[in-house]
Amino acid sequence: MDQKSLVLVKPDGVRKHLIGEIIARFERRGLKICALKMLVMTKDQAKYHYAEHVDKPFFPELEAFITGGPLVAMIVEGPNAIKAIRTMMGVTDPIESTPGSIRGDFALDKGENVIHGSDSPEAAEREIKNFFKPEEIY
Ligand code: YYY
Ligand code: MG
Repeated sequence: MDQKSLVLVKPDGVRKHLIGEIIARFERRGLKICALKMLVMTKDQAKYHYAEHVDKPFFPELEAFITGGPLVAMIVEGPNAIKAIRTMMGVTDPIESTPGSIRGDFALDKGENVIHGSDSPEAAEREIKNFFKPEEIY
């Protein structure tokens, strides 16, 4: 079944010139980019995006990082896209991520781990609304 996932190339990924590398991996896998933009996230957007983490001790640092520079937001679509993308990303802590995964190849820091991908269809629907109007999705 086709699913949509909200993917972010986080500010560290943009600084490390990984936008093309990450998009290329999704496209080569057969996933489709159906919306795309560069932006700086506001604090309100960050609190909405990371609603499940706002009360955690790491949130202030996470908020400063995620709002601290331009990022690339995209919607990636395809069969089982959510699981496929989470597997391609690696796990939250890049040190535990398999080489060959995006975090396993390009990150070492748990906070600055290059990429976000939705973890469920419900999360994807909620997260997509934070970045894209319906008419921006192709
Ligand atoms: O979905 P994913 O990004 O893999 O991890 P989450 O547990 O949802 O955490 C979101 C984000 O928060 C994570 O990518 C880095 C940061 N973070 C952190 O800095 N320190 C932690 N102990 C947990 C998460
Ligand atoms: Mg998450």
